[in-house]
Amino acid sequence: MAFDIEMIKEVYARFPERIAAARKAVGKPLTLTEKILYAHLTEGPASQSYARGKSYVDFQPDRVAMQDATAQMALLQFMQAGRDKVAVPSTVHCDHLIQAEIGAEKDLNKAKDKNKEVYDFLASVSNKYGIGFWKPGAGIIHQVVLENYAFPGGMMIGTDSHTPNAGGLGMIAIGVGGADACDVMAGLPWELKFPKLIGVKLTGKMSGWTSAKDVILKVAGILTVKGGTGAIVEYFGEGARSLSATGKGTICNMGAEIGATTSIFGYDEKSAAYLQGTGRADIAAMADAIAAHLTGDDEVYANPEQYFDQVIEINLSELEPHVNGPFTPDLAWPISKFAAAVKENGWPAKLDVGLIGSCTNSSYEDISRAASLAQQAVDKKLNAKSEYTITPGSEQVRFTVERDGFLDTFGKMGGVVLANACGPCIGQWARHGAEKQEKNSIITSFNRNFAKRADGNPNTHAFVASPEIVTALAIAGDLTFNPLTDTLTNSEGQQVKLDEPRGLELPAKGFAVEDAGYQAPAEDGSSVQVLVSPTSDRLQLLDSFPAWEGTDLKGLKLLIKAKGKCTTDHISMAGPWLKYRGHLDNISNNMLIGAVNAFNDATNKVKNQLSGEYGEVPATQRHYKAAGIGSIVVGDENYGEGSSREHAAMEPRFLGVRAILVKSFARIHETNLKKQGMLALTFANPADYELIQEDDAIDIVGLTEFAPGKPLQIILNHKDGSSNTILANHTYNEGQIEWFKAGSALNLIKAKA
Ligand code: MIC
Ligand code: SF4
Repeated sequence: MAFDIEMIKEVYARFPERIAAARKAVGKPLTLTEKILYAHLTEGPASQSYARGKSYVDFQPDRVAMQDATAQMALLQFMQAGRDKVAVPSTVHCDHLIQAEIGAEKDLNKAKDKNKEVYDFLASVSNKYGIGFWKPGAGIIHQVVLENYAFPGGMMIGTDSHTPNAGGLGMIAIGVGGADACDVMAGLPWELKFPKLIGVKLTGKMSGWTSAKDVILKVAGILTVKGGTGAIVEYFGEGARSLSATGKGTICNMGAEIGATTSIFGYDEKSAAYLQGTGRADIAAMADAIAAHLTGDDEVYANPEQYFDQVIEINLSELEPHVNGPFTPDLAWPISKFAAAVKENGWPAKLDVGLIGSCTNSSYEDISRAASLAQQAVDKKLNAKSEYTITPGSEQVRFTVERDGFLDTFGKMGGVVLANACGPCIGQWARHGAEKQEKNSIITSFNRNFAKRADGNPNTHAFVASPEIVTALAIAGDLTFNPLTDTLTNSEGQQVKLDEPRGLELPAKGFAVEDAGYQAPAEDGSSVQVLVSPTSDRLQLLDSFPAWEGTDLKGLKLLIKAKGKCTTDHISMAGPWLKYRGHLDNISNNMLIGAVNAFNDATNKVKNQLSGEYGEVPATQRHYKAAGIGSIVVGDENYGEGSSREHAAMEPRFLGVRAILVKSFARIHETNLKKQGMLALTFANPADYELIQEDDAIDIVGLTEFAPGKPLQIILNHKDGSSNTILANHTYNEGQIEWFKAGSALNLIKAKA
């Protein structure tokens, strides 16, 4: 930790000069977001102001965090960068690979056994290159980062889309693909298009059943899954200051679901209390000393319309608890309207399972409030009707809530405590009977609810809510129950009502933990061996992707025209496939198997233009690859929404897809494609999507003059001999065009090393 303090001191020492320079360059008062961004320019104090949504800017992040499912690929790439140590403090967290089945201890032991090879690899690479290693069982990346590493005014990147969780403590924390992490660990600048700014003014104060989660559930309903694309969301106002730091973390975490680059709150008394509560009073004192730099200027918050690109106002005193879903996190229902929606839409009203915890909602406050309801269930003789699980976010939280008796309380209500890991949230859930694909409902306090995500069953209707609402509905076993107004019949036949949940923001006796699960790296890692068995089916060293051949691309076969939602879960599914995250060849067998083919509405069934037969997407593409023929994937809006997993970009690259042509991209996925040397293109006229036919051979013309801002030509050669010529836009800048030409960004780093 001493290392961190020195780093934070250096960062804070830069703030006054850098912010003064930024204020001068921008020529008006600054938002908090601008302050932190300008304080992290690689080139030093700002000499100019940057155009929001337009200028590419080089930043110097302070930290990197990686979780096990993405760290494997990130570190396989880093191993080729030719460095002996990471350039900035970095950590690896083992959280995604633990499958929930029976309960914490057994599941953890099983995971250690099953994933031994991967954990050994991650532990040894971390040890070698100076990376802190958080062992399986230590907790979920974002919770561990919030408790240990996040600091107000800092900037970090993380190989996971929910990295913005650290915004709850005033940090600009951004989710990226592994290749971006690799650059920063290699000491290179990190490039981001200067974001647009959305301001959310929170007035009033929450009470009763409403919690921080409801703020983001409401915002998701307003902005939808695309509304935050390219923007940073900055929260402010008296309402913001009334929320706990972990509550703020929940809001920032789930900002990923609106596509936001990240979300952030300013430094305040709640941040200071959380820093003190988590053993970092020294950082709180340092932040106090520059507090004015760690929040937006007064003028900005007094007249937000003049400084933000969009402003939303939410009155916390009037905010109702929300339930969002099913199948998408932006379908927002205030609890008073939810029962009617369930009935009207024919969603299964019987609730099978309630799941609380995850990186989004597993703070001491969340658990204590949910436990207050569980205690009521016991006291009021209500037998919980649904199954109920709890995934603590970190060992520190788990240990503390066990000490304070909450886990016992959950046990009395029939709850099962799962390992401190992602578990069901990422499909690591051995849910019994899911294979029967029955229509059913579950509700979670997680953030995502795409089809099949939790248990692989497309008929599972997953809803998202606060831990309090999840707990109340699990007690009722019924989605149409409104705990604010309705009563339940207890085991003695009496009508009883649940009282409002109560909890504590921070443990009265302080946090405690025996073994937090951290392993520091060797001072000198030069003699540490990193072992990857050549016969492993879980890990595979990477080969370089070939450089661009220097010509236009002609005769590309259409692999699939995907219709509707195509998230990274559709492109590279998680769950059972997580085990291949370190083996590019093997994981490529899941490429696009969840995407819906626009020509037959089926998944994983596309026409093979060479054989004329219908086959699975990966097999069809392997056929083209073997024949030395390139292909192209066509998609709809917000293609690649969701996860940061770069496998969704590396798999098509590896299998010989040359371009992805869509109506629009999600930010992280677009960058991931560019980094891997793919062409990420958008229809200049979105209606041209309709022109794509199943048997098309497609040419991409203009690559020899590939330049920023200049569209490329796409020629659609149809089977009947006719053709259409359309335009495709792109957002490549000069440097990114070099990645394309070299075959990948990593090829360039290697060439320089
Ligand atoms: C997720 O929530 O989808 C994940 C799993 O955490 C991913 C990362 C991954 O796919 O490994 C994310 O959000 O980036
Ligand atoms: Fe893990 Fe779920 Fe959080 Fe992703 S969203 S980091 S899978 S707990």
